[in-house]
Amino acid sequence: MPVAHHSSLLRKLGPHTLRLRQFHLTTGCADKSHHEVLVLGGGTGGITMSARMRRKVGAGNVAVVEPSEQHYYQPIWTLVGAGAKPLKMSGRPTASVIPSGVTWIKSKVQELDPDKNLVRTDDGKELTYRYLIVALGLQLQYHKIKGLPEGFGASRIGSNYSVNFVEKTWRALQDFEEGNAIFTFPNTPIKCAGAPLKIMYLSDHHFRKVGKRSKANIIYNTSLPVIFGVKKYAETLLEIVKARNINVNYRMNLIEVHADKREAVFELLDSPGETKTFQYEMLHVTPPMASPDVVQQSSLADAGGWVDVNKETLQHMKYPNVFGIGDCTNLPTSKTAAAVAAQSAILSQTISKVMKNQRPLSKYDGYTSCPLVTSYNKCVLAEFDYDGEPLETFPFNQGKERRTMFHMKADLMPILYWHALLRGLWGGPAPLRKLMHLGSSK
Ligand code: FAD
Ligand code: UQ1
Repeated sequence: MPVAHHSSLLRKLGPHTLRLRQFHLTTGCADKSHHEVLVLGGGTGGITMSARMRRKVGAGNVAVVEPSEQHYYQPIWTLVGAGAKPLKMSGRPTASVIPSGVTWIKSKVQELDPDKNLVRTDDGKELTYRYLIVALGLQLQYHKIKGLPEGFGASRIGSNYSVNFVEKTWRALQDFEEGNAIFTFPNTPIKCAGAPLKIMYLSDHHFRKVGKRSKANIIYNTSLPVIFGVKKYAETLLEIVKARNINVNYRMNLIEVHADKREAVFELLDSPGETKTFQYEMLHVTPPMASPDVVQQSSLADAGGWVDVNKETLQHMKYPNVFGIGDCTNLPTSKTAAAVAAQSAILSQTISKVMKNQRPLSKYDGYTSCPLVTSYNKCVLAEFDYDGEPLETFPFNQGKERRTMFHMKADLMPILYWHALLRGLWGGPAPLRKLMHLGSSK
C-alpha cells in the first residue's frame, strides 16, 4: 500500500491507532548495537584512533560513526587554493581509510548521552559503548558573516577552509587584475591558525610570478592583536610582511560581505560599534569556527562548548570512559593534524591504562606544528608546545624560511598522513626530535 494511502487510513481510524503506530515504529525499528570502543568522527583523529584501537582490542570491537563518503587531507587545501596541487589529491573514499574489519556506521551523531553510555544518530540508531572516543572536529560558520555563504556564488572570493570554496581561491587569484587582495582571520579559535597567512604569502608570490604585484595592495585583516601566537615565528613572519610590502591590520573582524559590489565590512574590535568597509578585487575568507552543535548541546562540553578533557591524558574530566582528540577538544593548543598525531600516541597509552583499571601516566605536552608556507618554494616549520615554546624536530633553526621544509610540507606530509598517521603508526615527531637533539634537554 502506498505510504500516503496508509497514513490517511490511519488518520481515519483515529488518534488511538496513530499512537499505537508510533509506538510500533519507535520500538520495532530502533536499531541498537553495542561496541567495546565507539569512535565518533572519521576525520584525522577518528581514523587514527580507530586504527590504534583495532590493534588494542581487535577490529570486531571497534566502530566508527562518520556520515561522509569522502575523507579529506585538509592541510593540502592551502596549496590547492594557490593552484599548486589538484583538489582531487586531497580526498579518498572513507571506505578506503576505515581500518580493515572495523565497523563503519555511516550516520551522523545527533545526541550524546554519556550518563547512559549512549549515542543516538540522525537515522534512529542507538549505539552503546564501553569506551567512547570523541573526534568530531569543528564546524565552519560562514553563515555568521552576513552575505555568506551565498556570496561565494560571485567571483573574486574564495576560502581554503572548505572543500566547496577552495578552488574559488585559485580562480580569484587568476582573475585578479588590480586592487585590494584581502585576507581575513576571524574572532574565534580556528584550526591551523597559520593557514590564513599562508594563502596571503602564496598570493603575493603568485602576483610577482605573473607580473601583477605592483597592481596589488595586499591586506591582512586579523581579529588577533598579533600576527602569530609564538614570538619566535611571529618575528620571522613580520619581517617577511615588511620585506614584501604587505599591510597588516590588527583587531579587525569580517562581519559582512556584499559580493555583488565586492565590499567587505569589518568591525573594529577595539572600538565597539565602529566598522570599516573595504573594496576588494579578491577576498580570502577564514570563517568563524565553533565546536559541533551536538557537542555543545551535551554534558561533554565545557563552558565554551568544546569537549572538556584532561590536558595531559585526554580523558574526559567527568566521564572516565570518554576521551577526546583533535579540533573538538578544549586542549589549549593550536588545532592541527600534527597535534592530533602527538595526541593519538598519548591517548592510546591513556586508554590502555584505563582499560586495566590503572591511572594514566603519559602526559601530552601540547605539541603542535604549523608549516607556515611563505611562498611556492619556502616554508617556516613552526613547532611548539602548550607554553608557546618552540619544540623543534630538526637540529637547525626552524625560524628561517627553508626550501627543504616546503618539500616536507608539500610532498612528504601527504605520504606520512595517508600511510602512517591514519594507520596509527605515526605519533608525532617526538622520537625523531630526541634522536636529533641527543644530549640536549628537548
Ligand atoms: P576532522 O579531521 O575535521 O574530522 C572531523 C570528522 O567528524 C569529519 O570527518 C566530519 O565529517 C565528522 N563529523 C562532524 N560532525 C559529525 C557528526 N555529527 N557525526 C559524525 N561525524 C561527524 N594541520 C596540520 O597539522 N598542518 C597543516 O599544515 C594544516 N593545514 C591546514 C590547512 C587548512 C586549509 C585546513 C582546513 C586545515 C589544516 N590543518 C593542518 C588542520 C587539520 O586538518 C585539522 O586540525 C585536523 O584534520 C583535525 O582532525 P579532527 O579529527 O579533529 O577533525
Ligand atoms: C605532522 O606530524 C603532521 O601530521 C601528519 C602534519 O600534518 C600534516 C604536519 O603538518 C607536521 C608538520 C607534522 C610534524 C612532522 C614532522 C616530521 C616535523
